[in-house]
Amino acid sequence: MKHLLITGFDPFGGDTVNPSWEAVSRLPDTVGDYRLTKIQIPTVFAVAADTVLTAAAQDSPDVILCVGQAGGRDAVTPERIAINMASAKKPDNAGNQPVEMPILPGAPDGMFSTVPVCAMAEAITAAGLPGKISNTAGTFVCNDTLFRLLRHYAGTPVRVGFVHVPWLPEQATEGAPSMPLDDIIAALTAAIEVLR
Ligand code: PCA
Repeated sequence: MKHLLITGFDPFGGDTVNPSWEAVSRLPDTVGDYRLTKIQIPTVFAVAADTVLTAAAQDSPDVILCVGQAGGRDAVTPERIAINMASAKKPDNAGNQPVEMPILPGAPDGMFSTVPVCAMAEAITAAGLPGKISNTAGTFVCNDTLFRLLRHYAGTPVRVGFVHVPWLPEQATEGAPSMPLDDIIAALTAAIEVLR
């Protein structure tokens, strides 16, 4: 069996839950061709990626998929690209608040995800759930994590991807989009099933 290391973030920005970890922690232990290792990572610049790398060093995964919350989105969104830019409107969970800073000076401006984002988005919609590709992972900790991992694994067989998920219904203010936890879990499962 192949091995998928899949991560969710801890709550941040005053929230008490993060749907990414709520969903990831409830995924089955095997999905399709993959056995899953699930870990929670901190919403802290650089430390999140380092936590993934430490876990990956112990149990070499074929694919790393990080999942994060994107409040206000109305779909489960595989991310196409990470950019070499950190700029935070609010501090992370360690009080870091970079503004307009390169993540890795000298690295490329952007790096494409190495998982099949089109197939993943299509699999989510085929499961009857809202799914679409996103062309920006933002400039906060999620983008930082994806960028650092893509850079680390560039030129290796390890594939790296990121999926942003909407708020849970209890997090969304009135009128804001959200998605029930079971639907987020089903969408992630559908996306994992098309990994090869
Ligand atoms: N979402 C944030 C960081 C942690 C999370 O779940 C982001 O989109 O950057």
